[in-house]
Amino acid sequence: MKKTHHNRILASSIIALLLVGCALPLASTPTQFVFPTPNLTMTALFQIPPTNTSAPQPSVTQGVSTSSIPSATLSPTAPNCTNQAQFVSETFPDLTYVAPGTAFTKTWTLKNVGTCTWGAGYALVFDSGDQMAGPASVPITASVPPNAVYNFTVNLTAPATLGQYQGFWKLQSPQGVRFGIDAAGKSFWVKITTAVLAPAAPACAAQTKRPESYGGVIEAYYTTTPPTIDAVLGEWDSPLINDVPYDVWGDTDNDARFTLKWDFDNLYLAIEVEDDNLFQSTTDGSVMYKGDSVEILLDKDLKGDYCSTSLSSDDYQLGISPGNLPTPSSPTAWLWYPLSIKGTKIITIVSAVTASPGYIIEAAIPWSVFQGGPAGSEYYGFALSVSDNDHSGQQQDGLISTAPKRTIFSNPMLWGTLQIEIQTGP
Ligand SMILES: [Ca+2]
Ligand SMILES: [Ca+2]
Ligand SMILES: [Ca+2]
Ligand SMILES: [Ca+2]
Repeated sequence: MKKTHHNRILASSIIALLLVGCALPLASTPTQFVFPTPNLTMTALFQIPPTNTSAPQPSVTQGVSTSSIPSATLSPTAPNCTNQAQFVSETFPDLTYVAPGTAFTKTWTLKNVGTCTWGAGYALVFDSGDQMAGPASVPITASVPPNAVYNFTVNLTAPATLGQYQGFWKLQSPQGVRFGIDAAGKSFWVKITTAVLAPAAPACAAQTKRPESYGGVIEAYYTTTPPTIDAVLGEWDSPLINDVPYDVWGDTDNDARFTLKWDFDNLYLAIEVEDDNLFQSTTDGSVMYKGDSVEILLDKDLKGDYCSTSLSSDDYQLGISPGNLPTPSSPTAWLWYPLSIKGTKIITIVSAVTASPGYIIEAAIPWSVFQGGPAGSEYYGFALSVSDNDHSGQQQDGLISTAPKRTIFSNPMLWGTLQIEIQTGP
């Protein structure tokens, strides 16, 4: 009794809720609910047959005896022969991209593996799925005896909406019996996509500049008044605008700041290195890196071979030595790369020891060292590094660089960026 009472309360509540629910929309005309038309993509997804009929099946079913074919595939009025096809090949294989709204011609090459000859009255017929503006049927226009192959062709149009589409087709006998590519009469299909499938992300795509994290963009402004190369930096900005912040190899206590300027004759460098112990004694430029010295890496075709991990003919490695230290004399320059033009380079260089302590280099590097200069504003690959040797040993103590990834010099992808500015500096 009590239970019945509760049920009544519950039923009343539901009715009340339903009434409230109905009464909530104040608009007087209820909107008719329309079941959405099935999405074409979803239709295709839900109609994928259990096995892949598109996979070529050469000769596997060729030996199927007629006695194994169920007679149910024939109509009562059919002649005493069997109808069966075998997949051979196709155009527009599964998920071929077709631009939306574009007409295309699908062809299945099928082999007659039944005992009936396909001829007048036989047709390719649309069975289910996405018809893609195709006809209901396409008559056979030839006589196809058993073991012969025939190209079944149908003109279709890719739907205008992006997605994947699949239409299932069969063959049909003059008696109206549909048959397909196995004894059970399985259909074959056309499956396309009108959506552009995202390509695999490339490991590297050419850019104008290296990533900011590779040392940022160092600017070289155009100058109409070339500096006097005398190791007196009064005509340069003070302090010099760029830091050399990254310890990339070994152990060094050096700091360095530099500025670059350019005109159509030279790239100008002013650098001030704080270094508590100066050592450079080589007269062989090729090993100047073992003592206190400066290195410039320059990639003149940054975008052209942006993704190349090795040096090419447009990649330069130039060393500038302040000369013998601690009493500066005979500063030199040496080009290690490109190998074809390696060797001593004639550069106007003047160096001086400073009280900081450390040394100064002021240099005018002719663009001819780099086999030509910029025509205007440009981005180059770039790193400036400073070798430090505080002891008269055979190897330098360490290296600081503008490029944090300059752990090896020979991969231009790890260098930073130099922006050649046609404007004069701020
Ligand atoms: Ca000067
Ligand atoms: Ca040092
Ligand atoms: Ca390059
Ligand atoms: Ca040193």
